[in-house]
Amino acid sequence: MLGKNSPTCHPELDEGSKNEIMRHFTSITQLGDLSKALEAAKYVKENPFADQELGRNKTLLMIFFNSSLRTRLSTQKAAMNLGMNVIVLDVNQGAWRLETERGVIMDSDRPEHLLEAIPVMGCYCDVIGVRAFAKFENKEDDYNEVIINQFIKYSGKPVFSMEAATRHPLQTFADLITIEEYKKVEKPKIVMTWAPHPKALPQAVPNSFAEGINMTDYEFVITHPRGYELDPAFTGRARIEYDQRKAFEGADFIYAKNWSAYSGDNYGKILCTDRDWTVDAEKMALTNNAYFMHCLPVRRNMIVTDEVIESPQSLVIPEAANRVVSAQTILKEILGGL
Ligand code: AN0
Ligand code: CP
Repeated sequence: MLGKNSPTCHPELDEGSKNEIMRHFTSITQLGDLSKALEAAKYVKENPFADQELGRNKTLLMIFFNSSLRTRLSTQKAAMNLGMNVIVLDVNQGAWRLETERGVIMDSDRPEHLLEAIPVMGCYCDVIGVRAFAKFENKEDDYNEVIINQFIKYSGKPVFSMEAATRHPLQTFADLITIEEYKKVEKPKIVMTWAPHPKALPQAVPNSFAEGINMTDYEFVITHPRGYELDPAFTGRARIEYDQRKAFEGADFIYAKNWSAYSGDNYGKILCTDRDWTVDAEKMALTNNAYFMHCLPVRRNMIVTDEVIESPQSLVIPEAANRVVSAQTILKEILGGL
């Protein structure tokens, strides 16, 4: 019998208003009080199985429009630690190809529309994680987050980002947890550096990292070649330094990442592949014995030399390990609100 809680055709929900912050999680700013969130993460790390009952008979559905290693495994592990069941769908492998534009005559090679697929997916789970990178077809669509926002609007379920077009908050939370664990001074100098890459990559990771560091009182410098300026809505109070070596001076953490251009007609383009921007031991020697961070996957000897990534100062593995803590802390919050 159809009850009050049965799925409607296209349930329209709020889009994550401030007083429902942990219904959906798409930006690190939704954590609210960062020190409380870091404390919650510490508890989760020390007591990974303390909340096994919370997720009992609850199902997490993870939807991937793009490839993943860390997000896929760490989020599944986090859900299992909370006693949840997990379903994973790679939309581009084995599911019907999805039309995403409304109003098109569907006579092409996409047999199903996202507007049916999303509420159907919502019927099979309690929480949905979505990975949907920027497509670089239309900057406005990317920066309006049209894919993940449709999941929020039409699934009827709490939705969290596993990297959407403009942000990767689970990564950023893991990065902040890692910095908290390794920092030797109260206010470390954090330097986010652009580095070369052969493919055009999204701005989601650097946008999100900048958004996260701007929630702290750490010194924050971003260095990149001219033309790679990010959206100031994300970079905020960061100091932009075009001389990478100068930026590295006195740094406590080097956070490397490639991104494609954001500004104007160059949106999504590669403007530079100069390997003079690769992070190497000579540049690391300019720092305050800085730790090296990268979200992974990383292209060795493009982004960073073998020597630096293999050095004792490299945090890439503990950083990836903290992805479980990050995802579990967020999932726990979401489950608490169900
Ligand atoms: C993706 C990116 O730069 O957004 C995912 C990083 C977590 N990286 C690649 O596609 C190589
Ligand atoms: N860092 C990160 O999100 O890695 P994956 O793309 O492998 O999930």
